[in-house]
Amino acid sequence: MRLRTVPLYDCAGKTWRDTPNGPVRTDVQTLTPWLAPVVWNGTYNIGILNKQYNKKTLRIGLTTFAMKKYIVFLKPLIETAEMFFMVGHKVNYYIFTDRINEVPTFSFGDGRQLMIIQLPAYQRWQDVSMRRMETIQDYSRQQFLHEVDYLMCVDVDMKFTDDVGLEIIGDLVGSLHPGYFKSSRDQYPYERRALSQAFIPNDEGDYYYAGGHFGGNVQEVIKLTNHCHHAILADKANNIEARWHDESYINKYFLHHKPTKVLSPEYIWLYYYGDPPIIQRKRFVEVPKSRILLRY
Ligand code: 5GW
Ligand code: MN
Repeated sequence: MRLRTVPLYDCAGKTWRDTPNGPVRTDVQTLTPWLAPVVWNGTYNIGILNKQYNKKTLRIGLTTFAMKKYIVFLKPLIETAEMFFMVGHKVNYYIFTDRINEVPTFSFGDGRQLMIIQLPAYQRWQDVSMRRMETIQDYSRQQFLHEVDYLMCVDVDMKFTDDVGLEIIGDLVGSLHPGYFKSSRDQYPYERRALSQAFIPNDEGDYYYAGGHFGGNVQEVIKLTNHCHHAILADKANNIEARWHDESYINKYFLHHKPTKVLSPEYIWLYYYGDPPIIQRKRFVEVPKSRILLRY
């Protein structure tokens, strides 16, 4: 009897139903050199993933910060998350804000809820961004560790426009920054000052990861955020702040602690970079904001 061979490289663009062994993407890198999957549309079967996990026991947390004027971004984020994020699964939204009275009311699917955590307002916007590391590691230890299995930590100035499901679950998850997934190493905007804790030399670095979407199991998120928090403090003591704030420290962390799963820029798209067909599904996209209005 002849073995049936599956023309793996002919099936890009088709669905899993057409090809039992699945379509593969040949136009993008789907595996890192350390054999972690890079999640692109067409590389996974959500039906298989949903069957594999036990929906009743899996709990997913989504953290975001809506400080000061950024509270206006909360409504579109949560409303679209109810439409697209982990639909059918248990989700806890953890909202850090200094404006608890301005948190809108939402209606949630079964097993989904929102928890508000009040924070003091920091003066400098760089601190608002960087303090996220300290806050996430703190509340992860105290609370999230006991309430959810996985945490995804996202910017608030975003909305979901397509499905985001179990394909993003992994022990340590980073996302490719939409501006640099086609760039070479020398173009990555890493921190290049050797004095900084976030320093990456020219001949090192795998990818440029986005600061606005990372996660993993809660223990790994604690390790990442704790590490970044202490690196930020060490730099502060030397009067240094890395080039892209928390994003620079995340990039340094991922250099030495490789993500077990890497999300393609489908999972943090910025239309500033256009609408290229290689990004087949823009799932989680930045909401345009007026820098002038918000920052100054
Ligand atoms: C305000 C002015 C400048 C920079 C950041 C802020 C700010 C950020 C804020 O006032 N309130 C706030 O909650 N943030 C949080 O930090 C949001 O979760 C926001 O998504 C995240 C990162 O700041 P972004 O989104 O302005 O940064 P980029 O690099 O995505 O533009
Ligand atoms: Mn943002």
